Amino acid sequence: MPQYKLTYFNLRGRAEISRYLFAYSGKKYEDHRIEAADWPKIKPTIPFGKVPILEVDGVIIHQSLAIARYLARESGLAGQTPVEQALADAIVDTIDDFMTLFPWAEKNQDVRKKAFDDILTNQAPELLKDLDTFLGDKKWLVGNSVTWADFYWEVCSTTLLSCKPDLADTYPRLVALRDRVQALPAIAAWIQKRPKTIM
Ligand code: GSH
Repeated sequence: MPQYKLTYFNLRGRAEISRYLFAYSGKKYEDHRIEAADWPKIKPTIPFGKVPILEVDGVIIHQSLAIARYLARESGLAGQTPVEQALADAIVDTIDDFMTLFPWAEKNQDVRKKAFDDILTNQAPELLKDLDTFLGDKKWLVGNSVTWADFYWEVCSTTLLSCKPDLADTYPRLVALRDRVQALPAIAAWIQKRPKTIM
């Protein structure tokens, strides 16, 4: 088995989807969490200067979704057919498009709160409606078994719900999907033992 080292800040953020994939597959990895104070000296040593990165036997992969897609493929969680894989990618990209609307790094708290409130109030409902329609009465978003798209929904909605707890109240099927992901034994165990962080 390759040696894996995942480097990110001490946050769920953009690394958590990969941590879920490691948890589910049972693959061993180093969950390396950088202190914010050390970042300025670490940044220049990292190709493209951003985290997360995943080292696979010393080869550095950057971009959170490239990392997660690789781990999903390795673990049979990318979708069972090429079409399912494309659909899982599309759902992940759709959720990610939404997550990147937020000014995560904004320092001015008033500006930040205003932007978050606006996105959560005015733009989230459309995403939730479309995701709910896509899910319909299926158990999982894509195909007949869990994929990384289900994990990404759970990971991102956990952060969104921490900002607006009633966000998904009118979408019980999306809430139930979160519950199904959280009930997978390996995911439940990871959620229980992971460091408690705000994001
Ligand atoms: N699209 C990239 C991905 O998904 O990996 C975004 C990477 C990114 O912006 N990472 C942030 C970062 O490294 C943390 S979430 N910030 C520190 C910096 O840019 O100096």
